[in-house]
Amino acid sequence: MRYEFDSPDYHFDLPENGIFVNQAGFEPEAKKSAVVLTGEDAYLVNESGERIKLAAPVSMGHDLSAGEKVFVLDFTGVDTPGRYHIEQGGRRSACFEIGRGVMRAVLDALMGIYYYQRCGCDVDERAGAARHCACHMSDSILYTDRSVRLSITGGWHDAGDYGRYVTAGAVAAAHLLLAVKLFGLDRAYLDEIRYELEWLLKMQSEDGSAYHKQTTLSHAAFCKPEEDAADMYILPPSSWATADLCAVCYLAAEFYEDDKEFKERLIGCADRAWEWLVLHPDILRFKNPADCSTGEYTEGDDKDNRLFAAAARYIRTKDEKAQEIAGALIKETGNLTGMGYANVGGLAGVCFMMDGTCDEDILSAFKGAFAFKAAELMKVCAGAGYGISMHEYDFHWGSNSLLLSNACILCFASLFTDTEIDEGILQRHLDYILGRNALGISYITGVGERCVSYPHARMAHAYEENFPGFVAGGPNTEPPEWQLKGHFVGIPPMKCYIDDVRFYSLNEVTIYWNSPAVILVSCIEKMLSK
Ligand code: 9MR
Ligand code: ZN
Repeated sequence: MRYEFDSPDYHFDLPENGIFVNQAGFEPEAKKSAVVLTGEDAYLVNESGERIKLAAPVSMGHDLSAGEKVFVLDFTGVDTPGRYHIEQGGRRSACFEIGRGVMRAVLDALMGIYYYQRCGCDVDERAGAARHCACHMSDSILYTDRSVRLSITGGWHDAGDYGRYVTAGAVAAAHLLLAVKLFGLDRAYLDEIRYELEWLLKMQSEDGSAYHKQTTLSHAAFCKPEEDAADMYILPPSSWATADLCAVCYLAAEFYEDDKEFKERLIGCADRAWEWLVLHPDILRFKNPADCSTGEYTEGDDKDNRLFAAAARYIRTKDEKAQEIAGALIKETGNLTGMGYANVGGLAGVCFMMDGTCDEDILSAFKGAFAFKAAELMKVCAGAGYGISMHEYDFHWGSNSLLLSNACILCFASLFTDTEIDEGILQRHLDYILGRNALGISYITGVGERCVSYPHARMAHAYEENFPGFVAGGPNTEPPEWQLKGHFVGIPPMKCYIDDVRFYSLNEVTIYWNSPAVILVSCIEKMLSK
């Protein structure tokens, strides 16, 4: 959707109604609740205007992140399919659905974006307004030797920008594969995931390492992808990218049994990356060269990445040496439950736990870490008015992805450890993303009556259309944008957000923010269908 870049106005001017609820809605069996700001009587109203008086709102005290006193309205008992809204004190909430298939619709929206994000092929009418011609088709320049041209096309655009980054892409693909394997995400999506894997395979250099990223030197203007004509570069390799590529290729191999040739290519790529990792035990960092300003995707050490690679290799090949290396790396990896591009230790854990054949000490290290982290997160939930796992100091760039990563940890803990995770907790994390938050906004574009409408996404802007299904970054207490300097002083963390295309640290979208949401929604769907 068009937005005037020099306008001082913000688009987030939706009327406050003080009733915050998941605007997509609920499966009939789900735990259902909304957050309200007063203890007044409240009603659930269906489409024919019938009013059901709800049990009195329960005071949850002052929520530190929201900066206000909150009450919870529970309506779990209502399971009659239909469209509803809530009324309290003459104010009415956004509408939402109760019915079978609500989770499936959210999943389809979340998965749909990967097709829109495709680079290097014609994206047809299945993408609706997001259809576009093949983009970024020219050969790329090897940054370290500009006389070399490489023909590397394909993959998903990373985010609101048109770059493609190996660690981000590998992690997103890994999340989606895990959702297929563990939570029953439709196998039909394997074709879409393959589109990214095919590009990842091309990002392996001759010596087995993986180039860190493929981008122009600076971000494109807000143009259509096929109009971005600047030279594309292949930037130098990193051990982060090599290890993540290695891991996702080993992980992916089992999903493509039907296509032996592709499976062999995945394993071949993973083997070569693994050999490179073994021969190069020291970290190979990536840093943006002075003339490149696209996403850097820098990380701390590379122990967690190597651990992920070792875990994926072990479960694929049962290589004892890989298991030994993993055993040593566990002791050096601080975070054994990390789910994101900068911390993939938890993905190593998921590999070992789902396989279950490794040494007991490795298994118990991961199970212990997941159980411990889950207990910690549930404690945070218990202390928060909104019942979610975010501290008031947790709202940084991509805060929605931290919340979703926490939820994924809870999903995996419930699957692989003895920890009892109340489905209500998982549901509340999803509810937050879909509107049960202090701004009453659904952070998924196109989903819900009051949803993000001005994402920082070049494509959406250039097409003057908002594409559904993208998870936006969410509140950030310290946005770096110059227009926002001092803007959020004194504003509660959960409200440090503006739905505005200019603000990349609040409103960008990425392939690896949708993917943990896919894990969460498919996990909830699976739990409820039992
Ligand atoms: O998701 C990344 C976030 O964790 C970082 O704080 C931020 C600043 O380094 O970068 C984010 O990643 C951006 C990437 O660099 C370029 N594509 C868009 C990504 C989302 O904003
Ligand atoms: Zn492209």
